[in-house]
Amino acid sequence: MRNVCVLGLGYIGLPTASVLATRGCAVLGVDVSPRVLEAVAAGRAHVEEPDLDVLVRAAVGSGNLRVAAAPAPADVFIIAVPTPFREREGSARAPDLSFVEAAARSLAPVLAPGNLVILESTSPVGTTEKVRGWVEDELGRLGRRVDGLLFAHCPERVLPGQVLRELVTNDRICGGLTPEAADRARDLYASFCTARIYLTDARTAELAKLAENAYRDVNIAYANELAAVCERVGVDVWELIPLANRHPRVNILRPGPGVGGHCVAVDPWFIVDAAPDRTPLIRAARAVNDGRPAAVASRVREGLSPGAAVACLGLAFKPDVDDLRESPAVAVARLLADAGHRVLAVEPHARELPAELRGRAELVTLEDALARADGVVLLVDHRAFAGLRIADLRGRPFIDTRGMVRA
Ligand code: SAJ
Repeated sequence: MRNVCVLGLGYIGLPTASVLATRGCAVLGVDVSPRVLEAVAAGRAHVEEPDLDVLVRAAVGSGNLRVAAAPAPADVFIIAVPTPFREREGSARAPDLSFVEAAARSLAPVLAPGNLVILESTSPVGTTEKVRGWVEDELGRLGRRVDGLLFAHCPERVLPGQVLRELVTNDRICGGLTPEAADRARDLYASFCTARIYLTDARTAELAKLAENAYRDVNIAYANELAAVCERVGVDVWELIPLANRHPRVNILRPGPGVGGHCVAVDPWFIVDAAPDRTPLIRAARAVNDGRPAAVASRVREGLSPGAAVACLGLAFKPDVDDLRESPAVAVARLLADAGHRVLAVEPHARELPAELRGRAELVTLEDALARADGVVLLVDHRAFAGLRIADLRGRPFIDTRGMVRA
């Protein structure tokens, strides 16, 4: 039986550890948070994701998934910790690799010859080489010599809300610091991934992952720019884009109040940071998307008198998830509150307001919001809002940033 140690039990590490455990690997899940360890040890998922609770319960129940605060000897180590960014001078951002470094260094006491270390966290080009450097440095400090260590980058690609399915069915890239490392990584993923697994070097795998999310960001920026043009020239962008997409080689994404989450709005900066003088397009896309909440808030205000009550429908960063962090919808609500409006927030997936809105908005039901608001803005196309009709708005100013509401 293969022994696998997964460092970081977040929205990627926990499903990966659980899937491996249910496929017969002996998995040790490691996390720095006692709260996370306690939840997983009890067979509970601490992140909201369809069916993950059931999988974690099965994995822990089988005895194949255990948790600990520090790594233990294993055949394969998977690093799946966050790689956020830090603000830099001006508008640029720099990747923060401190969690990856800490995880890599923590392996030194337990590594054995021939072990494979896989970096799954989305990372700037060259990070897998840095992981090897941190491991070697730490081994040196401990006076240990471990031969034949292998290092690979195998980026996760799963979409929040569909993680369990996409973990198994998405094609995967395994980039090794050596061809042997890529081969060994493929063997591990082939134990649960039914799609194709492509082998390459680590740097290519690192940039491929970043390129995927930057592509989506640029495409959404294009849709958002078209939405702004449509407003100016009196065209309905929700009619326009589907018509343009009827062309066999065009696929424009959907405009909205901005780009949120921890990936699409973050990863492009990792490319910009590596080559600032060669990335004007990627930067421009970031600026367009980051400017959307302010543009939406000012459009909402145009139709309302000062202090008017605004119903903000949806606060999550995208439809049908409960994640309110890095959400452009929250940014719009905050801008409206800053401007002195009464904000009636409707978020069927949240029990409380996020910190930025506490004391500055009310969390209410859809019915309550529609009864009390002077104007309405739809910010997230949650399924819960699917039944909303123009008639429900009874002639009040309404902006639909997601093109959801029909006549
Ligand atoms: N958005 C739009 N218009 C669209 C699509 C999305 O405004 O047409 C907005 C969403 O509302 C959200 C943001 O973009 O605020 C990002 O949402 P998303 O659904 O595009 O992506 P994430 O962040 O949930 O997940 C992405 C995925 N990447 C790609 O599809 C290329 C996922 O596969 C990655 O695994 C994930 O990032 C990650 O971890 O990197």
